[in-house]
Amino acid sequence: GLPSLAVVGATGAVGTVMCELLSSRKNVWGEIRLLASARSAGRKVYCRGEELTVQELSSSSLEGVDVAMFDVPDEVSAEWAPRAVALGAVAVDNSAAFRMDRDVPLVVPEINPEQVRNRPKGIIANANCTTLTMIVAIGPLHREYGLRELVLSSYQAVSGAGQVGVDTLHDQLSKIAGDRVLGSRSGNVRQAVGDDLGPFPAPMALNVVPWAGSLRDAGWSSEELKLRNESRKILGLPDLKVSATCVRVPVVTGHSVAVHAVFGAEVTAEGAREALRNAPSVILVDDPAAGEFPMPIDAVGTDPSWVGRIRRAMDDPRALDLFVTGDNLRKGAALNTAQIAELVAAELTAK
Ligand code: 11C
Repeated sequence: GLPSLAVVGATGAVGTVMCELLSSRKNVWGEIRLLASARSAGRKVYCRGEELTVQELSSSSLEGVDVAMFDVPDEVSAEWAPRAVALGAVAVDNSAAFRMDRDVPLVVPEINPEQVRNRPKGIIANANCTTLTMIVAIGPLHREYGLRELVLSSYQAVSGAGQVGVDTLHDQLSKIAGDRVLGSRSGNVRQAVGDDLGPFPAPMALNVVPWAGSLRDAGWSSEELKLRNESRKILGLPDLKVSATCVRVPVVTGHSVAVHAVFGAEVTAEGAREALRNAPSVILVDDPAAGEFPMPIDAVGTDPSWVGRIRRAMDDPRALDLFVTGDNLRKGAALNTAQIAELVAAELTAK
């Protein structure tokens, strides 16, 4: 029969999108089980045309599962992905717990699908949403020109911090709605928003916050290090130079990245456009004269990364500047996880 699937973290921001996706993708699964913490157990969720009851994550609820997807915090994955493997499943993990483990492949099906089979721990990792949004556009340019360096600035949506991030922004927006003075004097947005900042270090409404993740050595954020380390691993370029500044913006869904990419060979904007026009999971939206560029309000709810503003750097014929936007909960999370799981399903079905 068809392989069975468990979605662990089915009621979270990513899990919710996963259930929507499973309703629209080619059906390669037998039984689908939705698992979550005790708090969400018993909830009814619509998935693949059926109403399913969410079960509590436990060894017994993982019994008999062939593929287990994890859309849960790092510490939950760290504990439960190996347990799922011990119970006979292949784990596809969307947390950061295993991404940099040498024995765990970090797979983007458009770039390194062959890595799926290279999984001595039975775990396959899914990359960070910011990395994924950008990397599907960078992969084809790397193949064309040979990538040497990335200088990145991100514009990350609040849903990257989960449903609590979305609720925080909406609460703040409703507190300030209609106040036409806000933002014109120092401190008044802070006052209006109050103390409840949710998962963010500063108000998100009417603001941009140059911070995502946790503090690491020398002032870098964990999110900035993920962009560097994960890009290197996915592209197989351990010495790739990467400098990133990760910024949170008051967008609900859709991460964007401004990219300065330096290559080994001379580039042209039209050559880059041609490479991206033919690339999987990429939409080229590059007509500024017509007001067409990639933006989260258009990319949200869609599968591909939207790429535009492609220019050759004025001072370096080997460098390109471009802007990429993608749905951080889709390609950035649920969709890429689903694609990896489908590669495993094909492998298990062929056995
Ligand atoms: C954010 N990218 O936007 C983060 C969320 O490593 O999977 C995802 C964290 C991760 O806050």
